[in-house]
Amino acid sequence: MNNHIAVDIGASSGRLVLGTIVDGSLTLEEIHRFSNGFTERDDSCFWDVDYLLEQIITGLQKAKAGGVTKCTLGIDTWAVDYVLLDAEGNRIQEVYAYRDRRTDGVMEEVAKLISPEAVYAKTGIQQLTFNTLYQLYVHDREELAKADQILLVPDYLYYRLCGRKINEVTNASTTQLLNLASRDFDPELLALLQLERAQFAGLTEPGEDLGSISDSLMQQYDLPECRLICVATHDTASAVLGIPAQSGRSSAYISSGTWSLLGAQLAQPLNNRSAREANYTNEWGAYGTYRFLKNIMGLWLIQEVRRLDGSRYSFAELAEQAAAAEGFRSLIACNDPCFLNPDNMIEEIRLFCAESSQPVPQSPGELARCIFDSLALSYRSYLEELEALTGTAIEVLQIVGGGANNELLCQLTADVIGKEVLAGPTEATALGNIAVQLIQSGKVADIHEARTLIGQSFEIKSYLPRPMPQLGELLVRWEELNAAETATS
Ligand code: LFR
Repeated sequence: MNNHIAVDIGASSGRLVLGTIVDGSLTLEEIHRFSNGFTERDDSCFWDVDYLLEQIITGLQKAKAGGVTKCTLGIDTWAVDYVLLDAEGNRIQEVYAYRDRRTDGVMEEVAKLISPEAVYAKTGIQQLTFNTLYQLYVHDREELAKADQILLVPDYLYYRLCGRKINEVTNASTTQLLNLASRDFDPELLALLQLERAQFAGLTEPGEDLGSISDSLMQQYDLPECRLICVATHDTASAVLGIPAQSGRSSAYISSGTWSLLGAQLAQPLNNRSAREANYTNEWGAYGTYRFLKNIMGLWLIQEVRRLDGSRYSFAELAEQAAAAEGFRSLIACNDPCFLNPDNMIEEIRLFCAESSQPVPQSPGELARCIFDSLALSYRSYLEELEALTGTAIEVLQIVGGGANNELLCQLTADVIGKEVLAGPTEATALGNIAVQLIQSGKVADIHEARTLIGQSFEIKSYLPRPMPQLGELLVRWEELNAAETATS
């Protein structure tokens, strides 16, 4: 059996991708793509998880129509968001989306009960307002008490497909509830939320066979015979698995999608004081690794600009217009919380520029240029921080995910960081998902072999840095802008 399907669902779109090994090469075929997004209702933001399940089923029907009668399947999605189930296994609430503003100010409230230093020492997880810890802290306590099980989104989707309730580790670590030392839920953090350990399923490592898709679904929808494999269910964990092997050169990565996740793979967590002050995270990876990384606001900025502009231009057109616009004219501190979920991203960017006495970007091209320039500069700052924290000089930056297609951003990044950028594969997340299935089925020996196979099977584009005579001046401007922002935020 040579059919391995990745269900890869991000905040803005999802897809089912079929991976097969043909003549020693890994090939991918997109079977089904659908849009995703949260909806805002009564000032709250919700995901439609039933819609996601329907899309998985549609994708599997398409796979069967295309000749796939037998397959394995793995699911990955974004992190932190959860579903409550009652004792009968029914969902008991709408699923909040992490950009919901109900957690504004909650980190500060929780800090009065347990210090951020203590939480970081236990979990190694960066402070983000939307971590499950903070979401659960503000969740209606009565509803939480009624929850027999709390499943993260991909765990819920597996449950609906095969009936097994799991708690996959790469995603579970993003809850900020796991203790690095005991490698299980931290009792003190659970007590803070008035939750019981039994409300969470046992931790499951990627690579476990979870059983067959349920007979009733198979018959009702005429689906292929399908074994569900627990993959690295956090999309970023899968993306990191999908990064091609680098021989001999020290590298860092950016998983570039709705977020830009910049970091390195470590064998041990790094949760010392400097890492905490820089707000780097230690999310658990597959095969005993850690994703030491930083969340950077990422392509969400341009996705929102495009949406508010009525989707008049494709992302490729926006990049073209940005390339034609004047460079480094106006900059934004991308990670300022004001950009997490503003009412209007275009106005928020303009306001930021006006308040920092910069020209105000008007056209979509000018806005896009402002975003890409600012992202490239923030990549430089965080990369330097990563080098200092890990004590490792980085020679090459690997960009995977949708952002690897953005030639302007890749080139600007190489120019600004003064290092080679290797861009691709775009589908690293699906590839990492499939890599675990290949290892589980014995077709590939281990993750190193899987990454070598990925490197041999997909085109990786190199961007070399071009001279930037104005860089020194620009970096001073960038530092001033960010210092002013830290002082006021
Ligand atoms: C990327 C991602 C990030 C996580 C954010 C919220 O899609 O999974 O890793 O911090 O979304 O879940």
